[in-house]
Amino acid sequence: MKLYSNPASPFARKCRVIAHELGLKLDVVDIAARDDEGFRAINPLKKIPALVLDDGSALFDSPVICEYLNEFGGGKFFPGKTVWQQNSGRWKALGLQALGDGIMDAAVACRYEITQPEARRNPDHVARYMATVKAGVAALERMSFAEPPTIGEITVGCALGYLDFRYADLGWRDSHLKLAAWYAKFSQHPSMLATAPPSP
Ligand SMILES: N[C@@H](CCC(=O)N[C@@H](CS)C(=O)NCC(=O)O)C(=O)O
Repeated sequence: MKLYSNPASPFARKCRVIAHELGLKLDVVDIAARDDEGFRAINPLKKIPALVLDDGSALFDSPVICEYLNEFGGGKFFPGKTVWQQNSGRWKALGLQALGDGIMDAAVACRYEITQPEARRNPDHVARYMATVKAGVAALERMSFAEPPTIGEITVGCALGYLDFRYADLGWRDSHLKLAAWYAKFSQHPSMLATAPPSP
C-alpha cells in the first residue's frame, strides 16, 4: 500500500500513527500536494493523505484511510457500534476525531494564509481561523481521554503536535493545564515519537 503523505501534514500523521501501532508496512511517498496538479489523478481533491491499494484504487480523507488501516490491521482504534455515551464508545471517539480534524483544518488553512505574499494575506481570515483553533483547544480541555487510545485521542495528539510545529508561540499549554498534562504523556507513545514532524 502506498501512502501519499508529507512529514508536515497532521492528517497524514494520523494514518502513519495507526500504521505504526499496527505494524503495517506502508510505502510512504512524500509530496507537496498544494503545488502538484498531477496529484489530482490520485485524489481529485488534491489533498494528502491518499492511500493507493494494491489493486490501484485510491482512498482519501484521513478518517476513511485510518478506518481502513484499522480494519486491515485488526486494530481497535475505532470502537464498535454502541449506543450514545458521552465519555466512551464509538461516538465519543468519532466526535473527538471530528474536533481534532476541525482544529487541524483551521490551523492548516491559517498557515496557508500567513505564508501568502503579504499583499494577498487577509487578516480577517487569519483571525477567524485562529478563533476556531483556540475554541477547539478550549473544548478539548473540558474533555476526557481514553487509554488505550482511540482514533479520537490519536487525532487530538496529531492536532496538538501540529500546533507545536507551526504555532510554537501560541502558548496553548498556559491556559489548558489538564490537556497539556495529557499530551505530555500521550506524545511519548512510540508511534507519536516515530511520526513527529521535522523541526520547523
Ligand atoms: N479532510 C482531509 C484534509 C486533508 C488536508 O487538508 N491536507 C492538506 C495537507 S495537511 C493538503 O493536502 N492540502 C493541499 C491543498 O489543499 O491543496 C483529511 O482528513 O485527509
